[in-house]
Amino acid sequence: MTYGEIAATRLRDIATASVTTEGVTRLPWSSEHRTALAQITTWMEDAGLSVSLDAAGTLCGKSPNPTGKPALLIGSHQDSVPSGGAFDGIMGVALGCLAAKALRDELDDFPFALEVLAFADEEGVRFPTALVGPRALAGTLDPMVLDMRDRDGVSMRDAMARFGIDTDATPATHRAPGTVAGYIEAHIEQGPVLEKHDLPVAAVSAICGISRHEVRITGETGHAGTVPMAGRRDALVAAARIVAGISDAAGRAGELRATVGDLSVRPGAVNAIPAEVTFPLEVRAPDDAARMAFEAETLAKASNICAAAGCRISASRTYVQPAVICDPAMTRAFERAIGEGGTKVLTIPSGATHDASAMADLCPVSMLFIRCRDGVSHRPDEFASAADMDVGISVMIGAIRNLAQGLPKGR
Ligand code: HGY
Ligand code: MN
Ligand code: MN
Repeated sequence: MTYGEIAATRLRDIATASVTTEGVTRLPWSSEHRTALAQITTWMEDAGLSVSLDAAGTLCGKSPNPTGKPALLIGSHQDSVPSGGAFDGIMGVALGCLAAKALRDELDDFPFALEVLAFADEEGVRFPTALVGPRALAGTLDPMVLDMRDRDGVSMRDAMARFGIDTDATPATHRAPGTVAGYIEAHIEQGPVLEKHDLPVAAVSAICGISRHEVRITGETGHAGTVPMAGRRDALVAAARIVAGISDAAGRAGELRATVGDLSVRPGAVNAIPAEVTFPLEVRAPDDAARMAFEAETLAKASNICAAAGCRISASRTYVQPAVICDPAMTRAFERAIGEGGTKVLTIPSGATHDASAMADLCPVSMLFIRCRDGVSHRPDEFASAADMDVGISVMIGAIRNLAQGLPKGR
């Protein structure tokens, strides 16, 4: 079997660690997460790595390192969105293990050891935060996130403790910068660009920045039949005007993306005027200044719409992640490996965010995209072929060899 075929088999097997059969649903600190870690452990052991779970829930597979060399980290996330795909995140772990396996007998001559990482929670679906694992490694984790609660009122701290994590030790999970040589992440592209260029892989130039706000609009409820239309303070009408305006403005803002992915209405009755609407606003852009200007403009317009509708508005920022430029020298190592493998070299920005976004606070980072069928992701029909994953693993092996010959010194 080719490495790509082994990856495809492993990803098909681990996709059953899910609470849904229609797509993959594997949230952090769940029994599905535990099932997945058992399978990833076998992948890591098959690559000759020694396996441990750190105090942020990251499964770490370390190559033998008797001389204490810095480690080149290779990783991605084990979790999924609800009814998501079988490749987002976990593919990077599978490909990392196979690249480490292929390089096993060369590591003594490398200036770094290898370490494969399976992060617990990149999607931020269960709790209103994300990237706990890489932020813990980078020393940028705000401990207050451990007190955030899921929809059942379970705190992340309790969920992690029940999973067997000593959360008192979580803040101390960070790595000293000198112990880490860099971070690489292979990931399904989640977009249509590689298909459009008919290429199996591409290097990544930058990862977009992201901010999220919780917006609450308050009007006044009343009987849907007896309250005249004139003078109503309908929170949902105001929200609808705001959401439509956000989409129109983002459509004129180039690479920027703005999305309202959820909406809750109270009292939520067919014959009652909506009194309160809450929704999350997410804004992404490769340029942080453009993202922040768009946020400010959007919230100013929303205030005007609410004033005209007799409603009040409150907005609080719940999440922010700056844009990240991938390390040029490491990206060149990938580009060289892509060319050496006979594939046309393409380097593109990432509209999705990744664990690498947070790892950039610890060390130089770089990414490799693998072609995504029809460009769809966060859906059950997300797919990457064994042949493309095989090219991806070969490129990772080539890039790591290139880095071994001239890894950029630190930042
Ligand atoms: O939201 C993202 O871009 C990532 O899939 N978590
Ligand atoms: Mn995702
Ligand atoms: Mn992902």
